[in-house]
Amino acid sequence: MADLQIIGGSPSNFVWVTRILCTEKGVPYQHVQALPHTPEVDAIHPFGKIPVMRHGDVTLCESRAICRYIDSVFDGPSLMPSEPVIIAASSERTSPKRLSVTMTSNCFGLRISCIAQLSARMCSSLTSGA
Ligand SMILES: N[C@@H](CCC(=O)N[C@@H](CS)C(=O)NCC(=O)O)C(=O)O
Repeated sequence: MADLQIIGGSPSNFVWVTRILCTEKGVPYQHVQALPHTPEVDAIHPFGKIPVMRHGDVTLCESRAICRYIDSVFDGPSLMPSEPVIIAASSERTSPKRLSVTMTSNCFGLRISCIAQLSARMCSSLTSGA
């Protein structure tokens, strides 16, 4: 299968969400550092936002669309909800408007906690040499 590229700078929570999904699912990917509104990002996202994704001939923008694509196309545990009510509730919680209204929403907390857990896991695998 073609190499999967997640394109976007490390500080972005939205980039982290797509990288966390790959890690949790066991999907290998190449992380390409790129800032918003740079040519490689503008080529894929009409508003130049990160993350964007490249997988062979497939290019995608928007973290939720990227997560849904990776979850569907690659082997591994299914990490995106499939029940209509849960899909709707998760879309509501991850909508940019809701995120910008309250920085302490459950969703934002979840993102931070995912990042913290992933960082802890990465650190422990680095120190154990795994
Ligand atoms: N709805 C987008 C939001 C992505 C987003 O806002 N990314 C920020 C970085 S964290 C960005 O690219 N900002 C530049 C801009 O808004 O012009 C997604 O889920 O991917």
